[in-house]
Amino acid sequence: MKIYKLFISLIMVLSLCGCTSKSVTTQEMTQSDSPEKGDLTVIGFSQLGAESDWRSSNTQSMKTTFTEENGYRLIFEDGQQKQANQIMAIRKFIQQEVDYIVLAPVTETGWDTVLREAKDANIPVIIVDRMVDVKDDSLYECWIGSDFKLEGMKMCQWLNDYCKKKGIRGSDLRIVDLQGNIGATAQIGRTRGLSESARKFGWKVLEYVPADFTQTKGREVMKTLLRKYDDINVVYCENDNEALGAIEAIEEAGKVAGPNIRAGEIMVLSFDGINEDARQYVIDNKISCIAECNPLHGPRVKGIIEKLEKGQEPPKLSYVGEDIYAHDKAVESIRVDSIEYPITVLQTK
Ligand code: GZL
Repeated sequence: MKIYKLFISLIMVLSLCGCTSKSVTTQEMTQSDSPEKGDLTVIGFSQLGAESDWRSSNTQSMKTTFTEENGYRLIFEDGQQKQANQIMAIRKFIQQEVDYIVLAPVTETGWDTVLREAKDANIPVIIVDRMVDVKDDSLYECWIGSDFKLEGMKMCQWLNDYCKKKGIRGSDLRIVDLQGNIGATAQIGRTRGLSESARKFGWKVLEYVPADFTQTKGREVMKTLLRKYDDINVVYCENDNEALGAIEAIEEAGKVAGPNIRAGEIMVLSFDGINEDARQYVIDNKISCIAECNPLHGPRVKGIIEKLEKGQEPPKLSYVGEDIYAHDKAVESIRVDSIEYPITVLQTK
């Protein structure tokens, strides 16, 4: 039985004691703890899908962390990009009386009702990666993930500083944004990072187009954009899988993915840094810059659960630190909101 649930049950029992003389045995307080669970802490994990390398790494991190050897039983449900599936999974976890629910939400809105059901069942909920937009933030214990807008601001600061070093005028940039799933926190933040930077640096963004964080959609969207515009010189891909697709489309159109905008190349920018091909493309200078988005949340979630088990209060929001990878040494570091971020240069050894 988990300390957290025992603690809550004790509070509930004590609050009832005022109206009944019935004494509550320890056995009754732990009645909700089904014997078959044994000593394992049971985690119900609702993952949003398997759309990208980032997502696969995130899933793997959770599965290799929450093992029986580590004292956990993980019940994994893949939402296949549908919020309805994730809501169903959470309701299943409630029926199964899991000890904790971990949710990687496909989109920010639409969670209030089901998270209220989890709270009413005294099952603590931890949100990972993307955020939920709920009226009452007591519906989840805490969230851990990335600062997606900062990722976008860092990427755009790098682009601004790179152009300055190379004598490229910001007003000459013609940018297209291959967005992630619309409504996902990662998409909202990265798109906002670009739109605010474009205003600040005087860039022209030709179009913002959803590309679903997938390689197939990235290629399809980039093909359409290349037919529509003949002056694209920067493509801002909101994850690596889209960047791989965009590069396929660029090369199929007989153009070159590279940093030399003045020579007619199309500069490719990306996020995540998990996909091996994407990192190799930085080394090969096909992708000019990747803003890291770290997927390894398993150990971080375990740390949160260990705190909750001890009756401690982890921070409500925890942001993970992330790197920036670039091919060119021209920009050694960038400053965003007066904080300095070093650039990690990826080149052939
Ligand atoms: C970011 C995550 C995004 C990744 C994509 O934390 O939500 O979703 O950047 C993934 O690769 O599909």
